[in-house]
Amino acid sequence: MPKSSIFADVEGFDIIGDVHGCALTLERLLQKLDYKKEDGVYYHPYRRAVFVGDVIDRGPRIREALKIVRSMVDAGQAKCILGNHEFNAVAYTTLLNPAEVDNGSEPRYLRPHDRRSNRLINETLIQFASYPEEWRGYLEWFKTLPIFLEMDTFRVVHACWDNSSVNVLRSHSPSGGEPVLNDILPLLIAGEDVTVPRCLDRLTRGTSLRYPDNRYVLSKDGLKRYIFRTKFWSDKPEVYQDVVFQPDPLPEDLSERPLDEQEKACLIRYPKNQRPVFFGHYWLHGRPTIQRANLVCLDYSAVKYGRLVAYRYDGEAELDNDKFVWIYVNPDVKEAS
Ligand SMILES: [Mn+2]
Repeated sequence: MPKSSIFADVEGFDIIGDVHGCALTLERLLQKLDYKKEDGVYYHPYRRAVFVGDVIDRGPRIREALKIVRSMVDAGQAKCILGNHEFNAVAYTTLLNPAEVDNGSEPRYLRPHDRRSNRLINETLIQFASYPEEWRGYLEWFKTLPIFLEMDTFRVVHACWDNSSVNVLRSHSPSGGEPVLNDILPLLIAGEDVTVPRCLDRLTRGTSLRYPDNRYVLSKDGLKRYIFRTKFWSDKPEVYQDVVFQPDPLPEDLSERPLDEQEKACLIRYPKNQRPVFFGHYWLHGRPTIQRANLVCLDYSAVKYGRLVAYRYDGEAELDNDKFVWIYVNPDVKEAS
């Protein structure tokens, strides 16, 4: 594999899906991948780990998961990119105007504290309740995470690789390299630019389409979902079923509904001849399988008693179904809750 500019003398990368506080499972996965713990840090003599983001929220051992990942990043043994949950945590805790709070006004945050946002971050806030300094430290660390990673032979993003969004965000990096959240946070707080927030949203949460006629689907937790998640690699899609990419199926009567031109224009088509993209985010189930020769989702719902999944990447241009390594989350060891 060509030498990477970020990791010299590395023979391969183990790219790991959404951890969501499943620290015990993460340790088991690292051990299965032959990483050894030394001075509290997991390392491999000639491989490095890459985390696709969403280390926090939902699971039972969020502090421990963060500690494992951050210690590896700090020691140069891993990279971790920004997930939508880490961005949510920063936005949830970032005041739009600290001065007005000093004057006694209600605090306003970059992410309003509505029911949905409260629910996303709830478990993390509970587990850090007695460790406010530590939590502040992680929030500052989240701001230093790259929004995507572009290596010589592969790319990593949390939810969706879209070249035009990548280029917009890259233009905000002082070095012209991978932008980190800090590079665009002032723009997000100022709230005047609409392009940068849209690009960030696309990369960390992917694309979606609205159900027709203002319809919605009730999720298991009682939220009304007006949109469904879509692939970013649709190839000549004709009907809704061709583009949907989420655990919940479309309503029966919509799966064969033709896409209109406006809907088609909202879709992204990652080219088949570009380098492989690794991503997380989509709560997949079942046996890990590549989406296409240059696309693989690594989120197999570990925190919902699914699998925590890694792909052992050795520089190949065509991905291979035999290169997945995973750990089942065992309900009996109470990893997920
Ligand atoms: Mn996730």
